[in-house]
Amino acid sequence: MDAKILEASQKHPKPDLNFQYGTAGFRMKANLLDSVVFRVGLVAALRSRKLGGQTIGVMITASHNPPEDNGVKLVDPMGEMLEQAWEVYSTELANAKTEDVPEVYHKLEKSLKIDPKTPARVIYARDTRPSGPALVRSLVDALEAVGAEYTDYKLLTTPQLHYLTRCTNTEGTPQSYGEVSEKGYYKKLGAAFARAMKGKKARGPVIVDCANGVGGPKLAELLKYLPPASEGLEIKIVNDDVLKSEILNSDCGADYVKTKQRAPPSSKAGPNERCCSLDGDADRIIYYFNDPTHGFRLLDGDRIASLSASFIGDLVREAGLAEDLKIGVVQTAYANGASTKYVEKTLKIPVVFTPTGVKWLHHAATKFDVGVYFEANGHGTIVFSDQALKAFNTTDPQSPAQKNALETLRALTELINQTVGDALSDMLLVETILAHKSWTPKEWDSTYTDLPNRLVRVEVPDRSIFKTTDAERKLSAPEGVQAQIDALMAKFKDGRAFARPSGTEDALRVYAEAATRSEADDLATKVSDLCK
Ligand code: 16G
Ligand code: ZN
Repeated sequence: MDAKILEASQKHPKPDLNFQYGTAGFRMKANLLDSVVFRVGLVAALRSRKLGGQTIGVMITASHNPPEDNGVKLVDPMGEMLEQAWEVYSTELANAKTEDVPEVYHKLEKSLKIDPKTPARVIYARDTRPSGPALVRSLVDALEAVGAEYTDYKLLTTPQLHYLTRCTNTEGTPQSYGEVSEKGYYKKLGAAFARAMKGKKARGPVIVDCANGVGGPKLAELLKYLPPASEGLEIKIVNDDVLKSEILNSDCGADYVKTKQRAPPSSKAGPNERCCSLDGDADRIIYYFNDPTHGFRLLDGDRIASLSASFIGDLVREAGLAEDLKIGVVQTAYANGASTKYVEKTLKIPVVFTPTGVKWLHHAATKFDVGVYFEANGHGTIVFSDQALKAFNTTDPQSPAQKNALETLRALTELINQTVGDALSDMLLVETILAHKSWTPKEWDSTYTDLPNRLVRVEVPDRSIFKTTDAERKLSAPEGVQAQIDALMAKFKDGRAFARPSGTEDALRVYAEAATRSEADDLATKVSDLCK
């Protein structure tokens, strides 16, 4: 096998760069990724063998980043993010010299007590970037060099690959997560949506901006499995051109809308029309609308979290399960303070905080029976404990209202992609809830008022000197900086600010919120100046 690995590795030489498996896997300019993807293929095979031949997923995508970027990340058997320790092994292999790859591979095999005779199984997919097919060939070279079995799912959204990974590993067991095919995904979502809607009608259409990414064609496919528009929900797709690769995520998509706090310039939506934007690999979603009096209104991940927690909380109460099941919301430091207050004080649901990055939120959410987690940027989902699933499925209803609530809860557990944040599934969830409440986006928006906020990217000579604590809400280093931030915050009404080093870019991020727009801006500027 050594000769084979060496020969293959030499076809994918490593450039003189240092790579790191970060919050979203490896991500950079696509032309630098060839050796990285090859080595990720080797890691996928090792991981699968380590787990007794369970299937590992590999997704090639750079999400909301520009078209010339690409990235690669690994998916664990139940559809979760790769286990932490393996990020380190991936980084180690990615940084081995080209000729040392067989040696590092075997060293890992040995130290992790992996039996090379155990089968290795890998499935993979990519988004619509033009660099995808060549990177897939690098991946396959690795899989063939180490004798792994593999299935190419071609173009998929990231959450579809997570779904398929879990389905593959649970096929034929009582935990089966669904049919092991892309079609199975649409069938599951379509059927669950029809059941969850219960014949309710949405108030007007929803306009979906697909960021000119893979979400466009996949949503078009999903539509074939949804009830006809006349019966429930009309979905209008825009920005779904995947042939012109240069327009991917360009002036559209969830990241654009969230960071610019405005609709895509191409938007033709009228006043009060419900709009949402996906990102380039369809794992993030942001809602918004144009209010005739207040202008552009953003309904971000915090809003989706509070809407879902409120709806599911009510259903759990109606189902008579409020005493038995613990509901919680997981947020990051970026969550608007008003959303936290609303969830804790009005909904009376506990909120816990984790550092930025889906793996942290997801993990914290699994500590609840119903764990709702969303980053403000629109990435999130809801996870249900075994106890919750059992209660929804086995509780004997004593009234029509209780029966109704239990049915809706069961449908929601099927509709929600519990493996990872999924823009298509999240959209159907939001649409279901709005239809049940007979809400327009205006009513949703009026549940609480966001504190004005500002996010700034600050260039610093060395971001590694900044160390955070308390779920990234405070700086523990450099010494004394946090005390200065605290002193600044105290001067502003509802003032809150934090600085954290980015996990994906060479910069520091500073977030500030306060009672008024000018105060939020002022606080953000002052904290930024202090960190420079
Ligand atoms: C990654 C994370 C995303 C997070 C972002 C923060 C995943 C799958 N993605 O894209 O959740 O919001 O990083 O980026 O975990 P930053 O560290 O540059 O602010
Ligand atoms: Zn994404």
